[in-house]
Amino acid sequence: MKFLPILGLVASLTSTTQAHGVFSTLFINNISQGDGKCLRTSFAADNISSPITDIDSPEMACGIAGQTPAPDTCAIKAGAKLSFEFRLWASGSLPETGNNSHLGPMAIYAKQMGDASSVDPAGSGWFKLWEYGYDEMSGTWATEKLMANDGIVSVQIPSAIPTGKYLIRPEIIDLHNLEASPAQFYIGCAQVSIIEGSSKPLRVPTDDMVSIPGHIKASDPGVHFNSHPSAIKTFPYILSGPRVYEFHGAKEITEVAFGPLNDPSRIVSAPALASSMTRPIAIRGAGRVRHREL
Ligand SMILES: [Cu+2]
Repeated sequence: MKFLPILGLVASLTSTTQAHGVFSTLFINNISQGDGKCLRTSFAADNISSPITDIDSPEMACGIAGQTPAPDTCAIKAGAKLSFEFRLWASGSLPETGNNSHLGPMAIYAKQMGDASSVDPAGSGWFKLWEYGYDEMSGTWATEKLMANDGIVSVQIPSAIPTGKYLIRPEIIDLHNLEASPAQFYIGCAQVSIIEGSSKPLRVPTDDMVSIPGHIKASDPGVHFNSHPSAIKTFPYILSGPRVYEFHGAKEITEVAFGPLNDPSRIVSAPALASSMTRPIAIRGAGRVRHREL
């Protein structure tokens, strides 16, 4: 009998502290804002690194703590480079940057908001800034590139994005455990206030604007592609959700996403406007080819 409480404790530890991954830290132009700063996360909740598997849950929008506004909203200039650090545990008390068994695509979404204290992250208004699936050339998933880059993924905020406040939402979809679980989503939201952007109102075509939850259906092939190393796969992997919305004058930067922090050659300065209107086709991410919107 003496051992029972101890056994119970061990059982509860293993069930509540199993770590998968969590968005812990926002970087602006390669500078860390501090763990949790401007993020809708909680370093106290012990389930914060757990995946979301209910594709219709409001938690799909900004994660387990996503309905609670962060006290701070980080100011950035349009055109800034934003980087998102994922860790195995939010505290960083384990050295791993994430779960190496996770294999799947990634995306980054944005939603304009009036104010962080009143916005409901769940619902309409989301558009996609970036996506990456599976690179057939190198045989690597987005998550593998993330792990190889110390858990850091980056995006350049378009210089033509309208000035205003936004939620920015990185998304990992882990597909390696489909035998036992639906697709596992790891998401979080940063609150940013974009300055020196376009003074025009945000106008994203309806086709490119989605609701979250709802942006990916449970029946979508993109969440039924078993990425486990032993699974039989038929490529290409087709990404889920809307296509990437590109703002007019967007500058194509392909190396930013999984480039290292503090690489002087990749520090983002004032972005140039696209000089040519003749680029017919661009490959965005992997697994999807489409026309560039100009
Ligand atoms: Cu996991």
